[in-house]
Amino acid sequence: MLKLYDLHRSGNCYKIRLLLSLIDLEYDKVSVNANAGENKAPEFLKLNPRGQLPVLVDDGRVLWDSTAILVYLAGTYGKGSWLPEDNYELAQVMQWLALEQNEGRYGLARARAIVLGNPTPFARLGNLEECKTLAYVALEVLESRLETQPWLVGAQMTIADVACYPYVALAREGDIDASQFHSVGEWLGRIEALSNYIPLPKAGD
Ligand SMILES: N[C@@H](CCC(=O)N[C@@H](CS)C(=O)NCC(=O)O)C(=O)O
Repeated sequence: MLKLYDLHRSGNCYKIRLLLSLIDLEYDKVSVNANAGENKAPEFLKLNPRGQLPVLVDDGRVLWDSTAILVYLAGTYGKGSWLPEDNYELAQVMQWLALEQNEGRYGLARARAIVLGNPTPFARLGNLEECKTLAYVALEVLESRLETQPWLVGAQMTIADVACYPYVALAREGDIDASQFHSVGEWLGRIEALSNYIPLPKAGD
């Protein structure tokens, strides 16, 4: 059985919960209390020396970082969907994963962590105005892509969409107004209409 070490409020953990639901995979969830520092305890650091969530364990095989976990789950359990086989499309997925882990993480996600007052070094290191600048870059780049196609890569949803979705959908919690990005709004709606969609964490979770 797959085991997910999870932090409920985390968009990075939500990405994994969303893909697990979309693929319809059962898993055990272990909630880690980051407020109490459980993610920095020696036992947890053996799983992830970065002391971060999410972590996935599949039959003794440990993986940390949401991007790596998405690639693993899609490739292992995705039945040919979610991660394209064509090299150009695969590289495009990597391109959007990179946007998500740069402008997304240090823009959208960090703005949210600062505004919500998350008690982590990640939130404390940030400057809200810089985060907002990066966040709007991410939104503009996504908008320019989604103006011309329904999904970020190819003709169907991939882990690029799964990865980029949470912190865009949660942008308002970082005091970022995404309403001017109409194609992004329609893309959020397409994801939220999927039958195995699961709700985002709520502020205060
Ligand atoms: N690049 C990593 C980032 C992971 C990350 O920042 N996790 C946060 C939750 S969203 C965390 O564990 N924060 C607690 C801490 O750093 O103490 C990923 O995508 O998994």
